Amino acid sequence: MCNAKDYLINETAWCPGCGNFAIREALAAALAELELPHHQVLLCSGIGQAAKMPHYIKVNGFNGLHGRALPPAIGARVANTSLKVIVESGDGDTYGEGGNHFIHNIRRNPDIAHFVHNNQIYGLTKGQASPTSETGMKTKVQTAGNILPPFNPLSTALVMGAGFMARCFSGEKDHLKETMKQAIQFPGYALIDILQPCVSFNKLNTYGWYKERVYHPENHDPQNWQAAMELARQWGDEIPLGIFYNVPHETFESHFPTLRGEPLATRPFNPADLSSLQDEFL
Ligand SMILES: Cc1ncc(C[n+]2csc(CCOP(=O)(O)OP(=O)(O)O)c2C)c(N)n1
Ligand code: SF4
Repeated sequence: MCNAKDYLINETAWCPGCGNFAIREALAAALAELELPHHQVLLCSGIGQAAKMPHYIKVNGFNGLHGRALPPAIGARVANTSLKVIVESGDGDTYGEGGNHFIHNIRRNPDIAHFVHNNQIYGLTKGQASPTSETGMKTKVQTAGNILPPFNPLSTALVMGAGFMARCFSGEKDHLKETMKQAIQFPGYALIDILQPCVSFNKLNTYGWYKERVYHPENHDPQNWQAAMELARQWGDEIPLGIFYNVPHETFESHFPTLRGEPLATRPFNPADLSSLQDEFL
């Protein structure tokens, strides 16, 4: 059995105090508590500070292109249904350049857990507004203030039919770890939008800013879509945390009878099986 430290790689290139550290520790603890062996987990990402995660956790990793964390994750999941596939990337990567993949992945509903490090800024490229930046927020590029309203990932996910959707805060590591465990075990696409302070470039949404606002709603029923939507839309002086929605439905994988049983990746391959196809097409 592994403990959390066994999943951690010592060297990281994140700024001291970055919210990414707590997310990494929560993930390592979640994997350890679920007793997931290193070889059975695949971590996929795009490009960004958050997307460095596959370099810092000892499991299988794929660090792809900006905005393209989900397509390889789905491919890997289909090829090897024995893998636990987890996607980690930033808000820019996931909701901006990867927005199209985000939306259509929810329609497909593959068995993938998706942890978005939402620091409301582009961190790696040094502080431009991201899709979730607050209106009016000044950056080195948006010098007069961001003119756009923020994208709401959780209400979008609900509208698109996501079966599991949650919001966490990297300043509450234990809550994040427990939510990650549930997302990883959820049969289908599971999104956690994680509020993650970027201490170097986002001087508005700091640890203090989030701590003053986050709260845990009482008596919320995660099977109630309408109530989940109300929580997803709440932002400002009060920001709810927790699992807002949790209702499994048919996964992408379940549509394909060929994916049942032995994973494609480990199934014996016999070229002779293709001879009838060759006869038909050649
Ligand atoms: C195709 C492509 N477009 C743009 C970029 C430049 N780029 C790299 S990371 C990034 C944004 C990073 O922000 P986010 O995804 O929020 O992650 P963070 O660094 O804040 O964790 C951008 C625009 C790129 N590398 N490739
Ligand atoms: S720039 Fe921001 S997101 Fe990137 S490592 Fe530094 S604090 Fe973290």
